[in-house]
Amino acid sequence: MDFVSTRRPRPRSQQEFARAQQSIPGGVNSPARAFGAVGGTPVIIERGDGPYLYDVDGHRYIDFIGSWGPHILGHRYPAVIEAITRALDKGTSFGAPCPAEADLAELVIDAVPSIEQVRMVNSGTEAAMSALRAARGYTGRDVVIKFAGCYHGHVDALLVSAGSGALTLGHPSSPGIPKGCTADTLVLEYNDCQQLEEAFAARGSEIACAMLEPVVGNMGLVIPSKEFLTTLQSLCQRHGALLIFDEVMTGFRLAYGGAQSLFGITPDMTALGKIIGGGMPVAAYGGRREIMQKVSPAGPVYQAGTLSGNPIAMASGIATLKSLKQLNPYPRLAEVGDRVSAELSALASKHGLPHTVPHVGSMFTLFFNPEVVTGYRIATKSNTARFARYFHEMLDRGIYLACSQYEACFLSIAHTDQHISEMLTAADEAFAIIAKT
Ligand code: HOZ
Repeated sequence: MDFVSTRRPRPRSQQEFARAQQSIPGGVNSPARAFGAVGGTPVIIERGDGPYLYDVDGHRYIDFIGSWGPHILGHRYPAVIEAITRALDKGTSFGAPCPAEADLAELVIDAVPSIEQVRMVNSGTEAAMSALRAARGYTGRDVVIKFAGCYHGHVDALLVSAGSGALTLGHPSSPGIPKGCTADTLVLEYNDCQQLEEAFAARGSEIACAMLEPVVGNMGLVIPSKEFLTTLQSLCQRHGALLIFDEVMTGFRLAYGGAQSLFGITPDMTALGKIIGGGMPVAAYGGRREIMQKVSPAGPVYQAGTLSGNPIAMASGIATLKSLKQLNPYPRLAEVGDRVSAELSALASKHGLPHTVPHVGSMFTLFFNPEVVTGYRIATKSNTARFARYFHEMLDRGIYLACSQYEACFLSIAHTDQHISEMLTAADEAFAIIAKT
């Protein structure tokens, strides 16, 4: 499946990747970025600026990943860089409370009304893991419902039929996880209301929580039906289980208040990540006060972290959220998302390529799959070889997309109409080549 780049040879990237493979497993610090599903070697990045990434070979790319979601303002957004620079002047980490932690917490609570209290952590994995523990501690129950193809980081109990890198690389459930850790995990198909009814009928009194991505980004973009979300919420309420939205991708992205405000569904708990840190390692989990009061030291559910609430990361998050609140970029981002989805789809049709291009706001995926992807079963029928070719043809034309069929792409306010037109022109050329192969 190796693709030889004719337009943008990357000898330095290849050298750097070969070097990294000696000291780092697979040469990367997170598997999703290893190009495992598309072949070839990753682009090694030197810097980012606005809508662009620059690689170590001197090539410029229009970036439609934005660090897998955080950079909704583009790279090096001035207000964020200024805030980080100011914070750096005061020191990098205190391991003690600082005012910025409450500043960011208040911004989150203001943005997401279902969150009455919030705890800062460092990664989406930690946020999901800690939310799950709090839900189990609060309810006194063990069973968790997750949905095939949703990805909640590499949490033991949730790394079953997982999306993102796990699905991309063909290991949706990982070795190294004791059977006991997943014995209480029920895996259901996304958007399948009948399975929900059956699971709650069989195990309702044991279910601590159901966790899901309210718009899935990690098996490609999958949109929930309204019926699915409302059925899940009412079953949780009826059986005393908590509804947890993993809004690591969708929080502050689909709306300032996340997918929950877009859909008008109020979860009991929410996991946040990515945009909340504006490109620094911040994530958070929160929810109703009575649930969060179970978290240590207010309550007995233990969770901790030396770098949690780190002052530099808080400064980055605060500047990002304040900028988003002030700019309200969501209507324009949604318009751009509409255009990208409609025009990509028209081009793929023009070249006779079976596809769908689901999108919500500024997230989208081009599936090489004629069926509407409603869940894992259909997602995995996509033509991944065709996606790999598309990915490399686009990369060769300076368009940096997510390197897997099972990821979403992200738009930012730095993308102008011109950038979108360049991307569509590249797609037209790429589709013409793919249609001939
Ligand atoms: N969790 C990210 C994609 N869904 C990938 C993170 C990374 O590789 O940087």
